[in-house]
Parts: sequence; C-alpha cells; structure tokens
Amino acid sequence: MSATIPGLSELSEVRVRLQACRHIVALTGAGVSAESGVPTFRDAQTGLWSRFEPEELATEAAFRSDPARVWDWYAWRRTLLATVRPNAGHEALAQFARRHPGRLSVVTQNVDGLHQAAGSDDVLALHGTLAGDRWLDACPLVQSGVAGCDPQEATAGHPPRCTTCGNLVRPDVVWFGEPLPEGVLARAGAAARDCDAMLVVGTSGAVYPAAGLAEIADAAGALVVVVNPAASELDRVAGVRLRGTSAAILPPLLDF
Ligand code: BJW
Repeated sequence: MSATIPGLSELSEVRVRLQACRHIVALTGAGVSAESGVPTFRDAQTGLWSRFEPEELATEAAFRSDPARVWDWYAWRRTLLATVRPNAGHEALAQFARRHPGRLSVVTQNVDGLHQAAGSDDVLALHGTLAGDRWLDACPLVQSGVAGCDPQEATAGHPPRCTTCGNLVRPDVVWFGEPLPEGVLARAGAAARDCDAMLVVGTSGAVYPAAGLAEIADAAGALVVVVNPAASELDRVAGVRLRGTSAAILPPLLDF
C-alpha cells in the first residue's frame, strides 16, 4: 500500500476548516490500530480476511457449528491485543477531546479498546468489545424472572460453558447478520446528523450500518474528511481525502 503524505498546505487548510467546527465526529476502523500492530480485516496481504473466511469465524452460525475453532481464533486475537499500545493517531484524538471537552465524539468499529486505552472517554463502540464475554443464548433463569448466571463464572473450556444449562460463552462482539447495540447506534446516528465535520479514519467503508454514518453526515451537510493511505468506499462522500496513515495525519491535523 503506498501512502502519500499530504502537503502541509492541504493539511493546514483542513485544520483551519476544523477549527471553525462546533462538533466533530471521528468514525474509525481497523486502520487506526494498524500502526499499533493490530491486523486490519481487508488489506490484501496483511488483513485477517486474507487468511480467514469471515463467514467461518465472524458469524453466529460459524460459532454454533464449530465453537472451539471460533473461540480459539478470538483467544489468539485477545493474546495479540494484550501486547499492543495505542499509537499517535489514538492519542491525537484523546488529547484533542481533553483540550476541547464536548467537541469530539469518537465512534469506532474497532473491538480492540485502544481508543479507550489512549484516554478517549465515552467511545461509541459499534461492534462491541473483544475483551468482553456474554452468553450465546439468553439465560433461561432470566426468562423465569430470576437473576441470570454470570458468564465470568462459566466453567473453563473452549469455549467456557454453564454447568447448569450448557449455555456457551461467546465474545461480546457484533458478528455479521447481528444487530449493533441499539443505544450505541442511535447515539452514533445522532452525532452523525449533528456534526459539522466527520473524520473517517482507517476504514474501508465496506460494512454497514457503520459506513452509512458517513453518508448521514454528508447528507446533513457536514464536511467528510477521509484519512486513509488507500482508496476507500467512502471516498465518494469525502469533501477532502487525506492520503496517509492515521498516526502521521491525525496529530498535525488536530493540533489546535
Ligand atoms: C489505514 C492504515 C493506517 C490501513 N492508517 N488507515 C447494507 C448493504 C450491504 C450489506 C449490508 C447492509 N446493511 C447490513 C449489511 C450486512 C452486513 C454488511 O455490511 N456486509 C457487507 C460486508 C456487505 N452488516 C452486518 O451484518 C451488520 N449487522 C447488521 O446489519 O444487522 C442488521 C440487523 C438488524 C436487526 C436484526 C438483525 C440484524 C453487522 C456488521 C458486523 C461487522 N463485524 C466485524 C467483526 C467484528 C468482530 C471481530 O473483530 O471479529 O467488524 S467484520 C469487520 O469489518 C469488523 C470491522 O469493524 C468491520 C469494518 O472493517 P474496517 O474497520 O473498515 O477494516 P477494513 O480492514 O475493512 O479496512 C481497513 C482500512 O484501513 C483500509 O481502508 C486500509 O486502507 C486502512 N488502513 N492502514 C489509516 N495506518
């Protein structure tokens, strides 16, 4: 992937336009964590989907058909995440929010927790969190009005399971075909409609409804700024395309 760093004058022009904005949304994807060493999904050589089939790993049907395989894949990714740190891109967003309280909303498709680790508060995590667990099926005790079992108390295994009813523990992420967390998506949609500018950083824009947030922002009249070293499907709604990596572009772009 070739990354052209935009000229200083182009960056400065965009920064001036951002300075006039009351509310900015950063919509981020896997690319924002690439420079921390977290693999993206769709990059041709290095993306997870170049080595694994999404429908064999990131769907409920895949988990039900081979729970151990899917669990172990997520366990491998959790081990990888334990070794990584936020990069300059995550930090630029967190520091900007500290300097300008209430002016930036971070909406991420990432499940890696790196925005939060960098100090961003109130991150809208559209696709859940890799660090979390939940039951695969609704706990039958909850249905009968009794407090449910806690996935943290499941019996260890690949995956852990409930000794009472056999329910399986799954990672608390959003797989294909599953709804996004309702309140989170509603807040992200409201932020997209309300913002003056949206920074679309490190996402291919291939997955909906997340990608639709940039279309919402564009339709509402916001300036859409795509930060990506390669072409993305959201270039068509971009008012500005900054070709480069998030760790190189976000610090100077948000340095005000
Ligand atoms: C850099 C960089 C650097 C590299 N700096 N940049 C409308 C149209 C068509 C289909 C649909 C539609 N609406 C819904 C669908 C179906 C489906 C979908 O979108 N399918 C498409 C693939 C066709 N969507 C869903 O199923 C969603 N659910 C849903 O719609 O539910 C409806 C429903 C309602 C009510 C009841 C039931 C259902 C759910 C989507 C869940 C996505 N899940 C995953 C896995 C999460 C768990 C896990 O981690 O394993 O989320 S898939 C994967 O893709 C992951 C990501 O969050 C997501 C997006 O990927 P992202 O972040 O864009 O990464 P990449 O790799 O694609 O791109 C990286 C980019 O970074 C590239 O552009 C690089 O160039 C760039 N880059 N280095 C900056 N240093």
